[in-house]
Amino acid sequence: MVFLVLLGLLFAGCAFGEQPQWGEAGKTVTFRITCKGNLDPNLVYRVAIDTDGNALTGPSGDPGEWTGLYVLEWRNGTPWLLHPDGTRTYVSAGNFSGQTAEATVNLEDLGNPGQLEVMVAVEDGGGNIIDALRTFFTVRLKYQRFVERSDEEGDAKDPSGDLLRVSVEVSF
Ligand SMILES: [Ca+2]
Repeated sequence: MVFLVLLGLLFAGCAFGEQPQWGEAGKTVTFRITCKGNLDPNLVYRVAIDTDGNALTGPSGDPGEWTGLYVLEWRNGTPWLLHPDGTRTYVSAGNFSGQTAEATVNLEDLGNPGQLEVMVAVEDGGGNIIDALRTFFTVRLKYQRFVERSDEEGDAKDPSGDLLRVSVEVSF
């Protein structure tokens, strides 16, 4: 009986106000891309997500070299998550309007990594790169809730594909 009461207190303690431990389910990451002009559904907006935990080896700006990584991409304005094994899943929490594309994925769907190396590129329908970040950036998921990178304005001919800003937001 005493044991049950203690057990009850233990669960109550977990339920009310304790910080969740890292690795628990329910954490999400929101990727957000903003371009100079209104987004064009005929373009493909792609985010490479490297989860190997090595900040020295992030994705390059060439999507042709993204084999084996997670890739979040908007095709016809619809977000998909491509998995390293070649399968893909529809991302239900997404938005694609005006200058901004947004999608939220569960950390579990990325294998519960401790950090991400992130790269973004925009392609036309023929796979030609319109714009890309200069270098990948790292998100330390345990310590950083919001990371943002900007990109030069006017370095892409098509304003719809001219990256201005990329952000990653971690939610608990
Ligand atoms: Ca740009």
